[in-house]
Amino acid sequence: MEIRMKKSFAALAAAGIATASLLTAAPSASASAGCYATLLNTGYQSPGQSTYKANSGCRDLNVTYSDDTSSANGDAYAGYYKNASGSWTRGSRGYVYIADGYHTRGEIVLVSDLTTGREFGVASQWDGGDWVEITH
Ligand SMILES: [Ca+2]
Repeated sequence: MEIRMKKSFAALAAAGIATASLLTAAPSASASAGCYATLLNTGYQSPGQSTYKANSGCRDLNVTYSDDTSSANGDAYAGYYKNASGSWTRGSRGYVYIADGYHTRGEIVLVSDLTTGREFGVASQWDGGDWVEITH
C-alpha cells in the first residue's frame, strides 16, 4: 500500500503535476497551515531542481517525504541554498541519511532559518534523481 502510494506520487511528480509549490490546505500530521510543501528532484551532490523559500510560518527546510529512486531504502540528502552573494551553499547540517517515506515536520531539518525568497534545492549523496518534499 505504501509502495503503491509512493509510486503514484512519483509518477505525478514526473508528469510535472506536483512540482509546483502548493499551500497546504488543511492541517495534518506532516504539515501545518501556513507552510508550503514543494516536491523537488534531487541532484547528485548538487542542488538539482530548485525553488524559493516561501514567506510562511515555517522558518526551516523540513523533509516531509523522500523517495530514493534507485533503491527501496533511502539516500543521504543535504540542503543547498543561495547565500547573500548568490553562491550555492550547502547547509551546515551536511548530508543526513533519510529512509524512504513520509516524515513529520520538524523531524528532519536540512537548513534552519532560511531567509524568505532565497533559492534552495536538495542534493543526494549516493545518486541523484530522487524525490524529496520540502515543507517550508
Ligand atoms: Ca538516490
